[in-house]
Amino acid sequence: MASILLVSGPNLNLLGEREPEIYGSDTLDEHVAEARAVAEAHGHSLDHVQSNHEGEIVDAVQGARGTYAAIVINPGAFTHYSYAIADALSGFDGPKVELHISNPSAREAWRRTSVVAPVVTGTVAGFGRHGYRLALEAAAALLKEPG
Ligand code: CA2
Repeated sequence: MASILLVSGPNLNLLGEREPEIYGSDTLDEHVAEARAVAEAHGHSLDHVQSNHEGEIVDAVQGARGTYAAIVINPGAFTHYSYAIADALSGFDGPKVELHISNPSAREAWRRTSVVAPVVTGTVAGFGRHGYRLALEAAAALLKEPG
């Protein structure tokens, strides 16, 4: 049994309210419930933190060290420019899954760079409402590997 930290970045608290053609109609609470169900099906627990503030996300990632076995993170727009979040993630030793509901590589040019991609284990992107389930499946699979 391990604890997994799910981190949601800026504006993800608005999911389900606007831009359903890009982000679907599910709310963040519904995505988190799906993620928690997958974690628990694998015998793990899941905590979730959402913040619109870069420093709070850095604090959450730093605080995960020694407490959580894996991190799943959708950094929102911070994905594209937050070296502070990338540095914090690089200091976490366990599996790290970058998650996006949309496929940023198929969108505006400024979304095609992820500064966190080089410091995570892997990325799940473009699978819409399935993304949270797939990202948690990836984290659980990585946690099964001998450490
Ligand atoms: O596709 C993703 O999951 C993103 O991380 C979502 C971010 C975006 O900045 C990234 O490029 C890709 C946006 C967060 C959600 O923004 C909303 C804005 C209005 C209504 C609902 C959500």
